[in-house]
Amino acid sequence: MNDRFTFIDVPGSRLQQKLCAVTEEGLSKPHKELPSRFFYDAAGSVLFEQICALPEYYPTRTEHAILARSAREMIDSAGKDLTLVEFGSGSSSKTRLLIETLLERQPALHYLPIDISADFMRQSCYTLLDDYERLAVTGIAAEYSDGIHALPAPDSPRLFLFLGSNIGNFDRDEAEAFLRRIRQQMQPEDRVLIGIDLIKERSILTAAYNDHAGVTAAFNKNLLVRINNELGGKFDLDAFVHEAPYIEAESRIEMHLVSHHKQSIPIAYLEQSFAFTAGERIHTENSHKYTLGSFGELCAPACLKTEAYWTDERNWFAVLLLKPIEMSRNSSTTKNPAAILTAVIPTAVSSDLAQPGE
Ligand code: AVJ
Repeated sequence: MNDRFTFIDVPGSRLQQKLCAVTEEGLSKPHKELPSRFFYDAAGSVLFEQICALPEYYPTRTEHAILARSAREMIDSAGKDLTLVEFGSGSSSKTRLLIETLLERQPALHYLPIDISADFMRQSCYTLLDDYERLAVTGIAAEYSDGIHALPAPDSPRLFLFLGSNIGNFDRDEAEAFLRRIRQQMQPEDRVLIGIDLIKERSILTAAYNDHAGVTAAFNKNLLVRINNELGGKFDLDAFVHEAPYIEAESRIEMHLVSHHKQSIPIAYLEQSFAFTAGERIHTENSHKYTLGSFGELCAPACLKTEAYWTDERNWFAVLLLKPIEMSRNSSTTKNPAAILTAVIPTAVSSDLAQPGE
């Protein structure tokens, strides 16, 4: 169709087949849970786009403003003649800012998004190819960790993008393992550009996940909609309540669906029913918040260090450029994670960023 487009479908890495298994497993646990990566079917992806535009949901516009201000500086710090690899699909204007900046600096660009929503990704790839003549795209339909291994051999330095504080969905161990997996694929001249949501006043955090319009609640309940549609579930959406508290001890927002009353939910394809007591919850998502220091502690064991970072004037969000350090067992930063902070070049931006609610 388009000689600038290549599609790689990683076998066994498509989620559809697995909703069945995770639902059965997650709803059978004493503390019921469903994994957040199942939010993103076509409807869920649309709901997430709506969340990004909510007045309360500051991360997207704050990160966008940081990138808009500093994309040139970021790209110049990242290296020359770069290939762009992105975890998550690049339909967003944030990726476009970086693509445009790269195309100002080099004659052509190879962009490789890795995403589990194959159709959504394919669509955004086509749109990007229409918009940028000097762009070639290799779309990789896979979960992130499978996608890393499906990457073609590099022919130029790579910039790995992981924006939107998506890493926040991982627990500490998973985040560290993920960073380690990227690091293992990195050449010395490769870099990671990663967005992280910073710890801030509780009321700002909780408002972002408990919006007035109820879009986040609908996004959360989309898991139940999927189980109803795809597995013949009988969830009554009005019998579950969206809750998203900030758990300070874990530095994270947790999303839950709380059963309004005692009920039993049959799921036809699983040939069983799941009992809920009044107030019983399904834990659906963690969204971790960091300080530059706590995030550095995740990076150090993965042998990545902060080379530069950019933030907004309120320090609500940060974009970090990570470089690989020697993978030696005696590395001083693995012993002393705090040491990485001495290597940070402070480049905080300081003027008028868009404010939430405006
Ligand atoms: C896409 C994982 C960054 O945690 O803020 C938004 C997902 N969940 N509102 C986040 C989400 C509820 C989002 N991430």
